[in-house]
Amino acid sequence: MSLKRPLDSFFKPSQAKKPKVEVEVSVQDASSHSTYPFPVPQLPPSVADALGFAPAVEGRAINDQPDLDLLYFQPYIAKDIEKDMFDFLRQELFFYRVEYRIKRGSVETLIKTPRYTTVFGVDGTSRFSSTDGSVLDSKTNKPVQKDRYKAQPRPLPGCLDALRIATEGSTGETYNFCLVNYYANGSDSISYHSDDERFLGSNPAIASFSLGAKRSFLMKHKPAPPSATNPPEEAKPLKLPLASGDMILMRGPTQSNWLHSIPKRKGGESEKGRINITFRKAITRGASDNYYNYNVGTGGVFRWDPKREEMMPWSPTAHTEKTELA
Ligand SMILES: O=C(O)CCC(=O)C(=O)O
Repeated sequence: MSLKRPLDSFFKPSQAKKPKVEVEVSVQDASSHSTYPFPVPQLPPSVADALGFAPAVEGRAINDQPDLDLLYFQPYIAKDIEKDMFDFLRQELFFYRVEYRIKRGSVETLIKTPRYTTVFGVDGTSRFSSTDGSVLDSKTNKPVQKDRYKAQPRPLPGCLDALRIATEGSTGETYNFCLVNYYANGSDSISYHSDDERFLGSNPAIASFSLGAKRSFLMKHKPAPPSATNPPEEAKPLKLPLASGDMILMRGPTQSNWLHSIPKRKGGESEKGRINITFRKAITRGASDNYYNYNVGTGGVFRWDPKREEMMPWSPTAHTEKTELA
């Protein structure tokens, strides 16, 4: 944050000028983009500075099972900043509660995603202009055609980009997508799946952060296809108690062979809410359409309401009225 003030301003009576400077600082420092419902401030300086020293501890390899290659940081984000980082991201990010329809045979089903989601980034065929955030073709550096993507890709706000940079440094991987989940309580969940889409390439590295409530992360080996002549050797399911600040790096053959989930749970810490952040590297265009479809969708925006202590539908008008009343 830039707090530069002329020396003489420290000696002048603090009248009308002070608030003006503060407003300028916050507007200037926040990340804005035409696709953002509202600007996203930078991380508080204490959190941003501490990220420079992450990971808090070395990662522990978990690779004693067939096709499994994990690096488990307990924690990655130091204990003295994880709570501030959780509170900040829950308060400052915009979220969605995506619903979509799938067709199985002739039957159409409405799927209600059981958690809040949001996503930033663009696949490797494009990049964001560093001057105005517009989407450029990676090869030609020219603006991409309007119909290249079904939804306009969004650059990572500075607060998540700071974590991406730290993560790239400590994992030796690069990432161009950031998906964020918010599990409001124990009824929110993600069912067994693997992030094995072709648009991530073979053996993708996915760095997955936990902030807030402790939740169990379950993993199990994919079943052998019925045609397999050599079924894989016995693999035991895994249960990792992901706590605030932890990071699990999933890499190598993990996604093509293992499934993972955050099951619903009763009681415990889950009612306090949990944020999950994953960094991934997507290679082809299909990733951008897929991620924006399932993590932003076509519904309304939600934002954390600190008075009600829950996610509430957000609209520009309601926001303006609230600001005027304050
Ligand atoms: O919340 C988590 O820890 C897992 C999230 C996840 O599996 C996903 O976003 O694909």
